Amino acid sequence: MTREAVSRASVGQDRRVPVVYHIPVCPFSQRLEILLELKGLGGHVDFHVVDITRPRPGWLLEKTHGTTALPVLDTGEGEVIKESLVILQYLEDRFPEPAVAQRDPYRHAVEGMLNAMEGSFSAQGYRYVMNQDPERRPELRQGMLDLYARLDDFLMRHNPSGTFLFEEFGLAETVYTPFFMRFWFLEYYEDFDLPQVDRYARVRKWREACLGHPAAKQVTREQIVKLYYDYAKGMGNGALHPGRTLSSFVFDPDWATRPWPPKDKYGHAATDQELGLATG
Ligand code: GAZ
Repeated sequence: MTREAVSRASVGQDRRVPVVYHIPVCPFSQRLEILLELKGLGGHVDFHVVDITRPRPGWLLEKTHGTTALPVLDTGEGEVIKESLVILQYLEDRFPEPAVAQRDPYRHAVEGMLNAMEGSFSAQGYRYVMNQDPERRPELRQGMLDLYARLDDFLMRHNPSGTFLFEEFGLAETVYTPFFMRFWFLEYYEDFDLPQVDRYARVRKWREACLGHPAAKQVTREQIVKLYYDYAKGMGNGALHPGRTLSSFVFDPDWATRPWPPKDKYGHAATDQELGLATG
């Protein structure tokens, strides 16, 4: 049976359609999209876009009991699940074939340990891109390298000669790949890349294979670099620099029509015009 046929058979009797409420291009939501892609289940879950530039609608706040972080998943029967890692495990349990997570308890624990290191890794990348003090650059770069070194050690311990953590792109890859993609902003705005030395060879091989995987094509480097310009100027989650009227995160004008932003994030702040955001 093909992967698609296995998926169809496993969801055949299940008429409830889960709904994910999400912010497009959010790394936490991309995890869910990757998992569904790996399972051939793209059409079995509805994605409902939430506009982060406006206050959350009342019906959504009712579902979440007042919290605003996304993604959240409604099982299709009004039950609500928050936290991307919990949602991933729920989807894995509800649609078990083909398996993405490890089934062997010890192997599942190993991917769990790697995933437990993701929070500090992604937080450091965002700290680094959002930093506005040139004096802090060496320290932030070193912090990033130290975290890559920890990932390298982990992969060397559990699968020294392989590419992924196990044989194939699995749960750990689903969790990390969206951040490897977001960190294209470090390459562009901080000239950060992993030095070509043995110390990072294993994690580099892993990262490259994750970035090249066909299930992880939801965003492109150009899109990330353009949308995250405001993050590089220290403005997170749609916040605006003085003098600007539109966030670099808007979807209209479309990123594809805009010029590449200035690379020098410590220089002047680009205007709406320079970023291709001015519409009038
Ligand atoms: N732990 C949650 C999960 O689902 O895994 C995190 C979800 C989350 O943070 N969602 C964000 C959100 O909905 C959007 S993505 N925010 C609006 C709100 O009202 O809470 C990541 C960072 C960061 C800044 C932003 C993001 C990000 O560091 O991608 O570090 C990893 C937000 C400054």
